[in-house]
Amino acid sequence: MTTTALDRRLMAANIRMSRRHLGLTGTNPSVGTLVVRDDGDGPVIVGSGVTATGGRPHAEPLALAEAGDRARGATAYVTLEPCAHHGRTPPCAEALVNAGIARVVAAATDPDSRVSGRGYEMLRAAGIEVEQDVMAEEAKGVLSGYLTRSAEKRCEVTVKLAVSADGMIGRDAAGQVPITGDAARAQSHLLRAEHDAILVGIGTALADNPELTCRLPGLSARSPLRIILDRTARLPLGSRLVHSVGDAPLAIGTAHPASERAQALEGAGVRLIACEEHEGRVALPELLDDLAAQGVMRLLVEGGAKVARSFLAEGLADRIVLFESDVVVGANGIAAPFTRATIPGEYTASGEWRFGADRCHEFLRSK
Ligand code: AOF
Ligand code: ZN
Repeated sequence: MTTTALDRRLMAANIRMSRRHLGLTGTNPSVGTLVVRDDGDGPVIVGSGVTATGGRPHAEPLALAEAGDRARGATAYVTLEPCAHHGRTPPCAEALVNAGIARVVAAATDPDSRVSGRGYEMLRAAGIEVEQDVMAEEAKGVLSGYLTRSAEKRCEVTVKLAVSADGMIGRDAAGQVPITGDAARAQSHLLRAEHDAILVGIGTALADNPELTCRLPGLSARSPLRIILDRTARLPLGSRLVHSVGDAPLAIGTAHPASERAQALEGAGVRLIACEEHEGRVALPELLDDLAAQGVMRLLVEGGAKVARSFLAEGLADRIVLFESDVVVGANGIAAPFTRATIPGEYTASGEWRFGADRCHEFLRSK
């Protein structure tokens, strides 16, 4: 049997559902599973699951537990190949077999060397019909952080920028200048919630005194790790960032972790990430590798202009989220490192925008 339009609709729903725990699953990807059966009256979803917060249980046992006996003879839709290894939980492929699942429709193959095709083999060996690579590209939209960390041993980077109508991101020495409004604010807090870590430069931290927490109603417990690029450990102990260290973890990437100031910050609960230095700045590629080794899959870069420019110039940005507003900043504006017109990239022969290899951007127009 091949896949049907219904398979694709159910997989699309499953992929959307799997977004729910982005940023919450620790070092594990956020995976979705639907268990669907048709007893003649049309398809019914009898079980659903998303990788639990913290990363375990995996999605499959949660969906199977909900389905109970109704899993027997049913089809399971999974956004990632079911695991084949005895980790902290038994293999999900085995759980699907034991539950009597008849057919598995899977999107992306798991690059984890303990799985990588073995999950499918276990299912097929037990007589389960397996359809793989179904909407794999769409599933990668949710799994891309995990896949980047697996393939390149670095975290995936989203650069977020709000640009005024005259191409500015703020005004010199004016602190936070409102460029976008409530809709964009909500959207960017949601963006924070879906990332494992957020990063800004010390310049932004000093100029704006931001908190960088996720303050959406109901989602405030989802504040990711806040990282400040702070080569010489200048972050003030009295900043909002340090004051809110009880609400969300805070780290500085510094080349001087043994300095008195860095030690004082550590005493206040700030994590120190020892960084290499490159031309008077924190070396970014090494930092991204280091963060990936610590389990960070998705990093959101929120500013300022110099930091965003560095990530782009070094080819370290995977995705750009650009908020475009109608506000005019006018005199003393700080020019955006890029605008829609100047985003580096190229149109391919098919007319598709390519931002480096396999990279993408999103434009959000917002007041
Ligand atoms: C699945 N379903 O929902 C997820 C999977 O440390 P462990 O034992 O939890 O294993 C982590 C690995 O499990 C991770 O690297 C990835 O290969 C897989 N994640 N697999 O079957 C899931 N989240
Ligand atoms: Zn599993």
